[in-house]
Parts: sequence; C-alpha cells; structure tokens
Amino acid sequence: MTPTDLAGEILDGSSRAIARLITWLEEEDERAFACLKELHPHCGKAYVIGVTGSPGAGKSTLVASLARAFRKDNLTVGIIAIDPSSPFTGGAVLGDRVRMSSLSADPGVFIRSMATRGFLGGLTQTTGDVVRILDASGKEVIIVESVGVGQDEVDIMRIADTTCLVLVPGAGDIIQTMKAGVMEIADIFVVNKADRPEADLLSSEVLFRVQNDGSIRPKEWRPPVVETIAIEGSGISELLRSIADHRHHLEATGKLKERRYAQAREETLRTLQRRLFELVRRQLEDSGILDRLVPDIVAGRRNPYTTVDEIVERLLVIPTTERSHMKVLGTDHIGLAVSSIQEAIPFYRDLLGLGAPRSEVVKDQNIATASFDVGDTRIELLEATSDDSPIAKFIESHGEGIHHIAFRVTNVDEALSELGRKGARLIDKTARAGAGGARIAFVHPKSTHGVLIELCERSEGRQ
Ligand SMILES: Nc1nc2c(ncn2[C@@H]2O[C@H](COP(=O)(O)OP(=O)(O)OP(=O)(O)O)[C@@H](O)[C@H]2O)c(=O)[nH]1
Ligand SMILES: [Mg+2]
Repeated sequence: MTPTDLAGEILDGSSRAIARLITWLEEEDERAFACLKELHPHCGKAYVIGVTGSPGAGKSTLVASLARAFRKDNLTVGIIAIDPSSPFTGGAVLGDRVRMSSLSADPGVFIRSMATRGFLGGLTQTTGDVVRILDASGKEVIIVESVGVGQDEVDIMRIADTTCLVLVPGAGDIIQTMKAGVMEIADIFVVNKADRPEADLLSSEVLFRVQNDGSIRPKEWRPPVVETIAIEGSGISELLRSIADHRHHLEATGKLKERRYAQAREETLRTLQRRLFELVRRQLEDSGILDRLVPDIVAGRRNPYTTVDEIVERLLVIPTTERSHMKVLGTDHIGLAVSSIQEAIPFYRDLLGLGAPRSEVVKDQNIATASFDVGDTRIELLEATSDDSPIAKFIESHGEGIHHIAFRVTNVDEALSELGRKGARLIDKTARAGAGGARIAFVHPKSTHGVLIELCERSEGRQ
C-alpha cells in the first residue's frame, strides 16, 4: 500500500484506511509523513472539541452522548480517547470501547483510543496528526478525550477549538485541588454526575470562580457552567448549545482564525523538532559518533553539555551563502566631529583643496554639517547645535575626531532587520531622516569593534 493509495482511501472516508495510517504513525513509519502531506490540503474543515477532566469524571460517557447527539444532526464524528495508562495494560482502552460500543458500529463515527506513552513526538503531536487525519477523512466534529493529568490538559487546548472541563461533585474539593492552570483552559465547565446531591453546590462554586477570577478566561467569553447526567443523556442539549455558542463567539470575533494560526505555528515548530531530532539521532548513531563519545562521558573525561554543544555546532552550520543578503554599495561618507565648522572648513577647503562644502542643518539630531566631496565618498564635518546633541557628547568624551563611518546600502530597512536578526546591536531599530534626504540608521560601536557605523540609503540622483 503506497501513501498515495492510502490517502485516497482516507479521503473517501474509509475507517480501515484511517486506522491503518494511525498505526503507521504509532510505528513511526516513514510512509505516515508522506501520507499526511497528501492529506493536509483537505484539512481545516472539522470542528474540534476537547473533553478533559479527572479520571472517572464521566468523560467517555459524556463523549458518547455528545457523539450520539451530533449523529442525530447527521454530522459525522471522530473520537480520540487518550488513555493515561501504559500501552501494555490496555484496561481502560477496553472500558472505553465497551462504553462506546453502540457508536462503533456506525460508519459515520470513528473511534480510536491512544496510549499516552510511547510516542516519540509526544502526545500532542500525534493527537494533532490523528485529528488532521479524521478531518481529512471528512469527519465534521472531532472529539478528543483526555485525562487532566500533568501537561496533557494544557496540550488539549492546543488542539481543540472548544475545551470542556468535566468536574464531578463529591470528589473532594475539586476546585481547590485543581491547579489554577487547569481552570484557565476551560471554555465550558461541565458538572457531570448531576444526579448526585452536591452537584448544585459545585456548580455555584464554579460559577462564582468564573465570575470573580480574572485569570480564568479573558472577559469576552465567560465560560458557562453546564450540569449533565451523562449516563442518562440529560443536560446534553444544553452542552451542545454552549458548544455552538462558543463556536459562534470564536468565529464572530476572529478568534477561531487566531487559534488556528497559533496552532499551525506550534505545529510547524513541533514537526520541525521531531524531524530534526530524528535526523540528528540517526546520523549520530549510524556514524558511530555517539558510541565513541559515550564512554568518555561515562568515564568523566567529557561532559554531556559540551558534547551536545559540539554536536550542534558540527551539524548545524549556517551556509556561508546565507550569511548576508544586504549589500554595502560603498562608503557614503566619513563623519568628523568638530567643535566649530567655521574653524575647520579652511583646512579641508583650502589646504586639501576640496572646494566649497555643502552646508546643512539636521534639526532632529541637533547638528550642523558641511560636506566635501572626496572622490567617490565625502567628508562630513559635524558640529553640535545644542548641548544635548550626540556630537557635543562625543566631543566631550573623545575630543574632536572621527565620529562615524557611513556605508551606503540599497535598503536600510532590510539591512536593519538582517543585522538585528543576526544579533548586531542597533541604535536605531527603524530608519530615520539624515542629511541630504538620506534614510539612515546607526549600529552600536559595541557590535562593530569600536566605530559607530551609519547605514545610509539614498534615493536616485544624489550620491
Ligand atoms: N452517577 C453517575 N455516574 C456516571 C455519570 N457519568 C458517568 N458515570 C459513571 O462514572 C464512571 C466513569 O465514567 P467514564 O465515562 O468511564 O469516565 P471517564 O472520565 O471517561 O474515565 P477515564 O477515562 O477512566 O478517566 C462509569 O461507571 C460511569 O457509568 C453520571 O452522570 N452520573
Ligand atoms: Mg474515559
């Protein structure tokens, strides 16, 4: 079976094909990535609902009820249940299968349990991939169930459009025991097992927190609290309505787009991380380098940190052709700080014979300038016109002398962003106006080994 064949079957909605690709993913089969690439253009239509909460809160029962309700509306449903137990016990997986058995015969529903351990790229990565597979297969709603343990509940909001946090009454003071971060992820609070007497108390407690705790959610969306009895299916229509409201809110405010943007960004970085690590690991292992290094680390002759530094340096050399896109066209001028332009002019004009200077005052820098053409470049005399001019300060600390060298560049904005990206210290983050209508910016002497450098972009005509 080629990745293309499999992708074709998945696009036709085949459950067997979906299951097969997930298996490829779990086995880190290279073909999985080829297949995901083909599916990607068909993704982005499904709505993703996350259901999280403590073990035994009734998440699976709730998910099954939700799925049945969506099926009544003729929507196709994908369910991913993330099982917190080790992949070897499989107990809870079976439990979920039984609970959802009435759904599993329905061709409009796809259910998959996944163990949380054993994924090289991490749970979020693999779950994200499975969500995309189901999305491409045409599932209109995808529900992801995960237990609120450790980092998982934070990860679910990276995948889900709407996150439901399931709480149960009588499970001790759940709100107290739940970390603040867990409360924050909820778009909707579900108080399940509302057949228990303490349910109303819990609901009002949660509602109080929602109304008074600014950290729970930004004000534009106040998470509703919905009571459900998942085993009886009661409260499900209210929950559906809350989900629809939240979806509408996300769409109307542009937040859905924002979330998808953030998700795609994360996703790209995570995929890069996974691929890069795989690549490096394979090279280190295949080349035997790793096995040559480890004995030294064990014997204490090397430490792992320096070793990793060396590996990274060796593998990730930025190609020299990438080093610079900016183009220095020449030396535009050399700026000389002088105490008095009038006193300095005679030397340059008469003794050096450079001819009459062009004079100009640059108001916003508090300087007066006189410039002489010297071949392809110029000498620019600079005099302070006020005490707080940079030239006044320069002369105070250095005396008269070379103040800066100005290089002509094609585009000062591009030059700035490139230098900034590569770690140069910039005095100007954006270009400003200089003498003669130029656009200029200064680079700090700390980065240039002692001389102030001006970048200077001149429009046509004037050199
Ligand atoms: N009384 C009552 N029991 C419920 C309700 N919903 C679920 N249960 C029961 O609670 C138990 C756990 O339900 P599950 O749906 O497996 O809970 P879960 O959160 O998915 O559990 P894990 O996936 O193992 O974390 C089961 O015995 C359910 O029958 C409810 O509304 N009321
Ligand atoms: Mg469950």
